[in-house]
Amino acid sequence: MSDDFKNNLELALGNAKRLSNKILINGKLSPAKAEAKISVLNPSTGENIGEAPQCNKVDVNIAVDAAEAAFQKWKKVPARERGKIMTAAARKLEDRKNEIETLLALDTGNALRTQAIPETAASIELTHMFAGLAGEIKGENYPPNIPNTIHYTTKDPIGVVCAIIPWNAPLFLTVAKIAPAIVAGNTVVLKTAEQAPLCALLLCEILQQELPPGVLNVISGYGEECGEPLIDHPKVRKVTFTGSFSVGKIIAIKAAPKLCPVTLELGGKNPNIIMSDADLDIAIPGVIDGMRYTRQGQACTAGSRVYIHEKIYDKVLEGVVSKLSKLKMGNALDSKSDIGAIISNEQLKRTLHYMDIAKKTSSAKVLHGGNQPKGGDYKEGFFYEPTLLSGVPVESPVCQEEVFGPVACAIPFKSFDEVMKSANDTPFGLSAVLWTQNLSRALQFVDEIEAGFVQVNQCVAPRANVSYGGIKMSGLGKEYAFDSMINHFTQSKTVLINRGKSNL
Ligand code: TXE
Repeated sequence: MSDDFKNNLELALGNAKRLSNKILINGKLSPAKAEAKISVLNPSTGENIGEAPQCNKVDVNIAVDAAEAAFQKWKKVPARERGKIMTAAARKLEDRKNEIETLLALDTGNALRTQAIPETAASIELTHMFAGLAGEIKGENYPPNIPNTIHYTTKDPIGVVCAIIPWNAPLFLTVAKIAPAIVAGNTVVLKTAEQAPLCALLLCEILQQELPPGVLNVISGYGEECGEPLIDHPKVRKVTFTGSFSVGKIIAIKAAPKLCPVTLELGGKNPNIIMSDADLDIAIPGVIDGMRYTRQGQACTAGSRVYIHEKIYDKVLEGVVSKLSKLKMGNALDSKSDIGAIISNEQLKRTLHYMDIAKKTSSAKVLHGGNQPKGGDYKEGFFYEPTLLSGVPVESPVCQEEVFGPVACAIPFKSFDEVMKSANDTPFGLSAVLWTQNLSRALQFVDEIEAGFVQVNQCVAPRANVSYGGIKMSGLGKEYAFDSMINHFTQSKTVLINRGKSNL
């Protein structure tokens, strides 16, 4: 173990221990009322690194009461002042980024160098972005279309926001929800994911140091026991969620009776299409980046359906396999690792389940990966090799359902029309990528593809100031840009004022 690796591990374990068994209520880290705990594991070793309170309705009520009380004051703080406070909070994150990124790697198994460091930087950038936009929150003035009347709209905070996040990008997704909500004048109760609760708690603990108590509260626990009472709470006026489609649907149904607005970022089964005229120097690495192999494929944008024109099929596969074989998998906190571990045994089993289906398909071939390394440096960690399959029928669940593991399917195609039909033949519509040097084709693709996040000749990860969200069964609403703050975290009031008679 190198000195760096050892130091990173010690730093992360220290914070995990400090934050173990804590929630954040009214500006203070405190134990929960609920006595039950959830064991938190290091995905890279399978070892226990701490515990998270298994909060229930009692803790939910305390957290919402704290947020509601804080809301009554926070909503009156001028918007620019709220922005300045959030900027100060973002600076605190910068000061402690080493602690945040190492705990992120420990908590999620996402490799420090390739994932945890960039995710931390992107989260700080996103916090700064929303903080800087505070003064832009405004309604509209209308021309006097009613005689003698002043007519305008306001953009007001909604109230207590319930934010529920998953484990795959716990920092970026936390900030994507809480920063616009708080800058817009709302207060938040965040429910972390049971698999990776500690790094989000650290991030919020640091942010909260600059915020008035109760503006940001964090609880942990399971969906039914903690998430559902939070959504049901009468004082919760807005729900924002990232996670699976099945839970997104439950959340929408639960929020409906009180007409509580919801923002949903759900899953995808995204096409990455390489035309015969693509520049392969960028398209081949683009398959690997697009599949988010260095995040173990655990990204909603993962381009797991890799459509390759038959004329270049063999050449592309050869290039991708050669690059995949150079990626080093290992402990997330070792800076030498390109790829870390899958979040949990449960998610690993999900990958194994889809691989079983693939391996039972007579036409399927494993072009790279397909094994679960164990023992040695891998200890009892949840590792699976980056895997590329060919010969899996498009209608197979492996090509239709979100694996959320490091498994992509290569699919040959003959024509643009054929590939577009297949690419759109899914209930999901999150992200899509096309590689071509033909501008008309690219524009036709943009017109015809059914996805909310579309890229041509690149496949960058979602980031600050790039509006992101799915269509069809992939979600409701956009995040990460100004429109999310206005459209999802404010409510509009229309005002008509009779000017009265002038005495002059
Ligand atoms: O997600 P869940 P999981 C997809 C991906 C993955 C699958 C399962 O395909 O394999 O979902 O992952 C909370 N009421 N994505 O099980 O269950 C839960 O506690 C309220 C896509 O982790 O959706 C956690 O905090 N809350 C995705 C959060 O919802 C509930 C990211 C997500 O959990 C709840 C992650 C309930 N009834 C997984 N049930 C993406 N779009 O990026 C659960 N939760």
